[in-house]
Amino acid sequence: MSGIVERYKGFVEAYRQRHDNCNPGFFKCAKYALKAFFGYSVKVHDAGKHIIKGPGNSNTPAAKGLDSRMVAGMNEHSVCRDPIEAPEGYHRVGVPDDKVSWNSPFEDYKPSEYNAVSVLRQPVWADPLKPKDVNWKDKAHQSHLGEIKFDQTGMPLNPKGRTGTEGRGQLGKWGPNHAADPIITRDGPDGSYELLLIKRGDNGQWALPGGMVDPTDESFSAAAIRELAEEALNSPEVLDDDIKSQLASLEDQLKRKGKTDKEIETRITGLRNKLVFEKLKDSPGFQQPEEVYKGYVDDRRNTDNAWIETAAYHTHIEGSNPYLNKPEAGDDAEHAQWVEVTPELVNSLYASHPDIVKNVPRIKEICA
Ligand code: RP5
Repeated sequence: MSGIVERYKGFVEAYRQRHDNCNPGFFKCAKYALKAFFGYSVKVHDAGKHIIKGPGNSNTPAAKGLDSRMVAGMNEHSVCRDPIEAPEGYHRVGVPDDKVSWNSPFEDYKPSEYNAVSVLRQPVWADPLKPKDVNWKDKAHQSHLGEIKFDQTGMPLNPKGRTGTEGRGQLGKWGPNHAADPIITRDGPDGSYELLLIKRGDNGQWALPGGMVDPTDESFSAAAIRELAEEALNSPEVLDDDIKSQLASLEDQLKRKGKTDKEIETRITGLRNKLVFEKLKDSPGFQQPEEVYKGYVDDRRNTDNAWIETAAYHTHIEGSNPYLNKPEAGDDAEHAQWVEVTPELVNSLYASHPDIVKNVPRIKEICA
C-alpha cells in the first residue's frame, strides 16, 4: 500500500511540474494518477490550459515530469508518448526513453490497439481496414523521412519509434498522414513581431492554422494556403463583390433545386473557401511561400502505425493584405488571431509547432 501512496505522490509531483507548479487539488491529481496507472480515460485539463501566463514551457519534456524530461532530442517524440496528452479513446502504455527505438528489445511491450469509430466507418479520407490493402506506392503514402519500415505482420512502423498505442487511432491513413502548415507573420506595433494563430477546437491549444492535405491539393504549399483560408479567414470582410455575387448565384440555383438549408450551407461554405483561397494565393507573398520545414510532427494522435508529417511555409506580410487584416475562425478552429511572438507563446504551441516556427529567423532570434 505504501508503494502505491509513494507512486501517487510521484504522479502528483509530475502533475505539478506539467501544470507550471499550480496546486491541482486532490481530485485532479487522483484523475491523473488513475489514468497514468490504469489507462483510465479522464479529461484532466481545460481548454486554454496551454496558454502560458508566466515564464515556463509546458511543452518541453523537462516540464512534463515524464520519462523524457532530461533527454536531449526526445522532445521530437514525447507528446505522442504522453498518456495525459492523448485524445479520448487512446490508452497509451508507458514507453521509457531507452525503449522508444524499435531496435531496443522491449519484451513486455503490449500496447492496446485503438482505431477510432470515425476511421473504421471508412470515410473517403481513410485507408482500407488492413495495411496490406494499402497501395504503398501512391503519393499520399510516401514519407518525408524516407523509406517506411514494416514489422513482420506488415504493419508500418512509426519512424521515431514506439508510442504506447497500436492501430491508427484517429488518423485516417496507415503510415504517414500528410499535413501542411502556413506560418504567417507581420510586424506588430513598437518593433514587435506577430504570428497568425488559431486556437484548436479539439484541445484549446494555440496552433498554426494548418490541416491535412487533400488529394485535390496541387502541392503541399497550396494545401497550407487552403487551410489558412478555411481555418482563419472566415470574416465577411474578405468577401469582395465578385465573391459575393458568385455565392449569391449559387444560393439561388440551389434554392430553385429545392436543396435543404444544410446542403446549401455546405455548398456555399465550400465555394466560399475555394474562392477566398484562389484570391489569397495570388496575393503578395503567397505565390512562392518559403518552405521552412518538412518532416515528422510530434502529434498527440500519433500511434506506432500511423503518424503526422507536415510541410510548413513561411510568408511575411508586408504592409496590409485585405484577407489577413481581421482573422476569423472557420472549420474546426475555435478562434483565430494575430498574436505577439514571445518565447512563452512559441513554446506553448501545439505538437511540434514550437520547433517548426523557430525555423523563421526572426522567431528563432526572439526565442533565443
Ligand atoms: C498538426 O496537426 C499539423 O502540424 C497540422 O497543424 C495539424 C493537422 O491536423 P488537423 O488540424 O487537421 O486536425 O500535427
